[in-house]
Amino acid sequence: MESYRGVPAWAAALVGLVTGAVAIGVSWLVAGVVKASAFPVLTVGNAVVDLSPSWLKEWAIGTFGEADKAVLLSGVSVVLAAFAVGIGILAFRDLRYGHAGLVVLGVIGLAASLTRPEAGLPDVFPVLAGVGAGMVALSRLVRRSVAAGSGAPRPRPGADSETADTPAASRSEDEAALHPASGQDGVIVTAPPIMRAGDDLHSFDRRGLLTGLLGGVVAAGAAGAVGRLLSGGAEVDQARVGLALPSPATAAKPVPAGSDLKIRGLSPFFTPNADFYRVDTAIIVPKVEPGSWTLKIHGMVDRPIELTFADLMRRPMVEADVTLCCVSNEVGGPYIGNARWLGARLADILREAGVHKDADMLLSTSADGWTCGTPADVVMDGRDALLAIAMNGEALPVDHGFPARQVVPGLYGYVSATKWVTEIKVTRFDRDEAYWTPRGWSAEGPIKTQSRIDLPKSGATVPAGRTTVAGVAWAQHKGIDAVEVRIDRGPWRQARLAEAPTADTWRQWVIDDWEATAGEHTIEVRATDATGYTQTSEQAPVAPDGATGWHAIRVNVA
Ligand SMILES: Nc1nc2c(c(=O)[nH]1)N[C@H]1C(S)=C(S)[C@@H](COP(=O)(O)O)O[C@H]1N2
Ligand SMILES: [Mo]
Repeated sequence: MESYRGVPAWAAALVGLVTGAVAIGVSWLVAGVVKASAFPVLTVGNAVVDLSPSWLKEWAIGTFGEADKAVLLSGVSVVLAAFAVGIGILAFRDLRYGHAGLVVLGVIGLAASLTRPEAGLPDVFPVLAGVGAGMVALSRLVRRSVAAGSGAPRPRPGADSETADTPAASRSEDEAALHPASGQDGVIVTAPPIMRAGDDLHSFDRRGLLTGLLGGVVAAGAAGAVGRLLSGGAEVDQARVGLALPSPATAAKPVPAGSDLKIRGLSPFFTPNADFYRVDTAIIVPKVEPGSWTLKIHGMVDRPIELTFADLMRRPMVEADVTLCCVSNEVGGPYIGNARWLGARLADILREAGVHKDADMLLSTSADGWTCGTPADVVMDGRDALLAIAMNGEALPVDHGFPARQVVPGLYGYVSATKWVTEIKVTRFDRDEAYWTPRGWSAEGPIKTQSRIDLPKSGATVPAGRTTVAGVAWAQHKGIDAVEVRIDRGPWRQARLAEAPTADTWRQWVIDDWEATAGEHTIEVRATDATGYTQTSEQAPVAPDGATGWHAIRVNVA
């Protein structure tokens, strides 16, 4: 095999990158055709998530918040791009090295795909096709970048990159494009390769390369786009938009007029779906078609059940306002939201299955293999634990679990709120473990009483004089009885509490008579729940079972 050391590094790098793009584009296309359970690259991203230690995941959620997935995917992409550049550079030393690099990528892709819980034979094809397409693209691009006659070209007197585009030169490149092999046996002798006078880029055909790269990019983009279309995401979106919501058999408790103080900058009582926080391990959200969705209930039950989506929609629907909160929410953090949910009562379904007396855990699984362990007694105790199909008056957004998810008031999301739920195994905590448990989070996760200052914003500069301090407090399924605020460690003063329809939602609170004086001030808040418990000042990190401490902010009064 010849090596083409005259090809500049940037060209070799581009060849590698476009080769990578073709490989990925074709693998997406094939993934769409064979209905693979996931796309390569994303599966690699998933594998990175699953293999990374929990401190890294926490750090990622803490640092990047909801952009954690984008950051992870960018990271995987950067590593992949670097790898692809390497493949390009190797390929110009010896094409076989480049091909070997592609095989290594393929092995990583296969390993990541086949170790997924829902993996099957179809997941092999996208990777194989991607590697094959990458090899073809790489060979062609390498050949194209080397012009007619790989021996030392005769410099054209006075030729430079501007004058190179002569009719003769273009003809030769067009011919080279049509018959790439002819470039190597020196058939076209009338047109030497393009080069700048004095350059020693022997036998480098810049134009042949650039047209080849362009072709590769177009092919990769087209293949990827078709693959996405074929993957069925569009059908799920359509099914979701077309879903007619049943009317509730049990309506939500009326929301008292005073539940939303409507203060600018304060979290509204209901969090709009578009603003609702999102936390999950899914890199690409599962697109589950309601027509093929089922929920299996099995394990320690008398009569295993399998519900279709139509079965679920026929059940009496309960409407409930519930505030969902993530265990990863730092004191003062954003991972909390309140919504009106509509769904079937989980306890009723479980009773039909006949839960054994010695079972204490509901191990639910999502379409993408995430698992969650919920205490059975909590779900059965009469609270509005739902198999929800709607959120704030519309079908569940795909990001929030379409077509069905669990919602259990009083428990952090990681132990209760399975999105895209497809299976509930009735079992015991001493027999089974959910996704986060071996990763350093506690098996049970009741929500801790907490409060947050929304207004003023931490670090803000506010004018002196009468200033509004406002926020939210929550102790789901217990209820909030009091919120107190203090300035500069002075005496605690009672905040005015907004109303709340039930104990399952947060409550807004406000202090509207703080006479702010010039200078820097610290504002702190603490809540007392309906059991009489006042939030501890002791700071605990989010792991293993939720942060504690008082939310404190500093503001500048000017
Ligand atoms: N399938 C699935 N469901 C999941 C998760 C997940 O990673 N996968 N994360 C849980 C966690 S940790 C939380 S806090 C809630 C968040 O729900 P949201 O994204 O609708 O706000 O979903 C829960 N349900
Ligand atoms: Mo969470």
